[in-house]
Amino acid sequence: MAKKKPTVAIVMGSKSDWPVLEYTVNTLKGFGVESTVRIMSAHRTPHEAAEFAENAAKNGYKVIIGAAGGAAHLSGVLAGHTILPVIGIPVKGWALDGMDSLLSTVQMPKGVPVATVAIGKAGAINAAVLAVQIMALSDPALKRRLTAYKKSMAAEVRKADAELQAELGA
Ligand code: RP5
Repeated sequence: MAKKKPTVAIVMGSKSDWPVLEYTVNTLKGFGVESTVRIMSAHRTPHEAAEFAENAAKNGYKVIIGAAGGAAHLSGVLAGHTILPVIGIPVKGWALDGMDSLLSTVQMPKGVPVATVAIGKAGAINAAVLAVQIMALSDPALKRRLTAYKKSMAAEVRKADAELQAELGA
């Protein structure tokens, strides 16, 4: 069977971001969503990053996820070159524990939003879930998968609570 065309583009600033971005790719896969993963930098390859974002909609992508650490301008640059929704993952940098990445991803000027998620692993997973939520607005199969995902998270919490109550003899 032919592979499905990727609908989510993931752009990270460096190969060093990959351990975090793997969570995004795998979470998307769990929903049956194919993604393209590219390394492009707002500072080291600015022209490629801009060109990629400019052509993303034409190339069939519905959502772009950007991820970078430190002076994390990548998601903002992508957002400046497309009308697709852009989700930004602040990757923990090397000096300020991710606060630098968070602020440089989230503090966009008016008119150019980047939907910024949490720093690191939780954000990487949430970026995928948010991308699925956006696409589920026009995709009933994805909507069903999202509902099942939420139900299974709730079931896990109830199970953990029941186990704790048993352990405590409550
Ligand atoms: C950012 O600088 C990258 O996204 C990465 O998080 C950080 C460090 O990059 P490397 O020096 O490891 O390539 O642009």
